[in-house]
Amino acid sequence: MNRRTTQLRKLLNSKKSITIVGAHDAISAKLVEEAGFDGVWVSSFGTSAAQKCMPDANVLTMTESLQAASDINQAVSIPVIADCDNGYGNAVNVIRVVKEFEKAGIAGISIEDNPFPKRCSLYPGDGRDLVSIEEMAGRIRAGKKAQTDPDFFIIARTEAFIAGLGIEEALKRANAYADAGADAILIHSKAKSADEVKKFTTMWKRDVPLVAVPTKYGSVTSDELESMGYRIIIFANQPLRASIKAMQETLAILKQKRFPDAANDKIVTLEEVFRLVGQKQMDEIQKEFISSAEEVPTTAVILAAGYEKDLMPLVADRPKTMLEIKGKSILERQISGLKNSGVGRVAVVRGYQSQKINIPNVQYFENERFQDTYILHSLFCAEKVMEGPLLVIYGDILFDDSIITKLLKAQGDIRLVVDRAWRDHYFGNGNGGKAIPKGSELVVTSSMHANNQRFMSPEEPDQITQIGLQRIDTDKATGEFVGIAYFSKKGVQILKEVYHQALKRHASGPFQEAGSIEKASLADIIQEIIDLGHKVNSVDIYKGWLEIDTFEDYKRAWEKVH
Ligand code: SPV
Ligand code: MG
Repeated sequence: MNRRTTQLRKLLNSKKSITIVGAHDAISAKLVEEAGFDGVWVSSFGTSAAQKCMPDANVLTMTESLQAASDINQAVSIPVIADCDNGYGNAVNVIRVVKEFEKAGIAGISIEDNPFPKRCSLYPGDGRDLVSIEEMAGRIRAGKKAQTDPDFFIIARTEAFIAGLGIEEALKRANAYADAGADAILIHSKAKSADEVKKFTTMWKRDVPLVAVPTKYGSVTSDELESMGYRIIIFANQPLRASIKAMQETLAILKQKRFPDAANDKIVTLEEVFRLVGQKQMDEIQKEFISSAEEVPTTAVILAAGYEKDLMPLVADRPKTMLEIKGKSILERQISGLKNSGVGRVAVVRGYQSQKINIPNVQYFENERFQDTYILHSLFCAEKVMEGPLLVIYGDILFDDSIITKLLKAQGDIRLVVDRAWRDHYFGNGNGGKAIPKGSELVVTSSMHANNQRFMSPEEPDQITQIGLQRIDTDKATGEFVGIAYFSKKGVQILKEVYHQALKRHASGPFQEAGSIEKASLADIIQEIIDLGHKVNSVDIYKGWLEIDTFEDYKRAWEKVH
C-alpha cells in the first residue's frame, strides 16, 4: 500500500522543494489537488474559520481538528500535513495527537512553540510568550517517540520571529527542535519582506529541511524560497480567502438582482459540483454492487381495461381483474404481491366497468376507448407515470411473488418474463394437441433450441428475437410471454420513443401483427423495439403463473390458489 507518509518522503527526496496549499475543508483540498500542488496543508486558521466561523486560537478541539484533517485526507490522494497548532497542550497531548493523526492516514503534522491556548501568528499585536525551549523540545521528542510509522513527518515550528525574539533565538530554538528529532523546521515570520526568513537560511547549517509560510511576505515566489534553501513552501490560506470573496460577490448579486441565474457567471455549474464529489463514480458503484438500486422506486402499471366476451357471464358485473378467487380479487392479489416485492407505486388502467375498480392507494388511469383499442393503447394511458423503472403487468394473471423478485434482479433495460414450460402446458402430459389460446404471445430466443435446451450458459441473459403468435412457428417457439415486463429508465425511454415514432409512421394500416397501432398488443411494440436493434432479455420461469382467459382457467385458479 502506498502510504501518504511514504509518499511525502519520496516527494521530498525527488524534488528540491514542494509547495503545498492550505485547505479549509474537503472540497477545497480536492481543488488543491486538481490544481497540481504537491500536498495539502490543513490550516488551523482555515478550518477554524470555515468549519466553525471561529478565531484561530485553539477554540476548536483536537478532535474537531482531527475530523477536519481526516475529511480532507479522504478527499485527496496527495500527502496531507495537518497544522496541529501547539499540540493542544504539552507532551502528553502531543503523544495522543501523533497516534490519532497517524491512524487517520495523515502524512505529517506541524507543532509550534506557542503555549496553550495559542493565538494566530498573524493577528495584530506585537510580542507573545512562547513555551520554553525545553518544553517544546519535549513535545517533539514525545511525538517522535509515539509514531509507529517511521515515515510519519513531524514539523517543529518556531514562532521566535513572530514573538519578536530575533534571529539568535530562532536559531537556538530551531537547533534544539532538530536535536529533538524534528523532521523539518518551520520558520514562521510575519515580516513584510522575505529578508528575515532569507537571513535565517544563511545561518542554518544543518540538513534538517526548512519550511516557509509566505503569507505576509507574499510577493516572494516558491522558486525564490527554494533557492534560499526552503524545502517546503506553504500557501496557507488563499483558497479560504478566495472562497469568502467569491461568496460575498455572489451574495451581493443575488441580493440585488433577486434571481439565481443573475449569479451564473460567478458560480460553477451544478455539473461541476457533481463531478467534484464523484457522482459518476457513485453511480458506477450502484450499478456494480446494488443490483436493485435502479428498482427502488419501481412503478407497476397494471393493464385492466379490457372486456372479453368469452368470460361472460362471469364478467357481467365487473371487469376481469376484479374476479374473486377465494375472497380476494385478481387485482388485490397482484397489488399485494407487487408491494411485497418492493414495488413503490401501482397504477391501474381501467376501462370496462371502470367504477368497479376502486382499491385504495392506487393511481388510476382511464382508457375510455377500451372497446376500440388494445393493450398498447391502454399502457400509454398511464404514460405520465412511466419514467422507469417500470413494470407492466396484464390485469388477468396470477403469479408467484418470486417471479417479480427474479425479474427485478435480472439484467437488461427491457426484460420479459417467459414461461419455458409452455410446451408441456399445451402439449405435454396428456394435453396433446390442445389449442394455444388466441391471445398467447410466444417467443423465440437466441440461445434456446426449440426443445428448450440452452446452448449458452444460464448466467448469460437470453435475448428475445421474436414475439407474437401469427409470425411464430409453434415448433420454433421456445417460451410464452406471461404478461409481465420490466423497463429500466433507459428501457422506458426506448419504449416511449419507439411508440411515438410508430404512432406517426403507422398512423394508418397495420402495425406488426396488429391491424392498426391502436389495436396493438405489448408484443407488437416489443417486436418493433427488437426490429430497431434494441436488446430485449428473457427472464425464464417454469410455470408459477396463471392466466384467466376462460371459465376453465378461472376454475383452475380456484384449485391452485390459496
Ligand atoms: C495556519 O494556516 O493555520 C497557520 C499559518 O498556522 S498562520 O495562519 O500564518 O499562522
Ligand atoms: Mg495554524
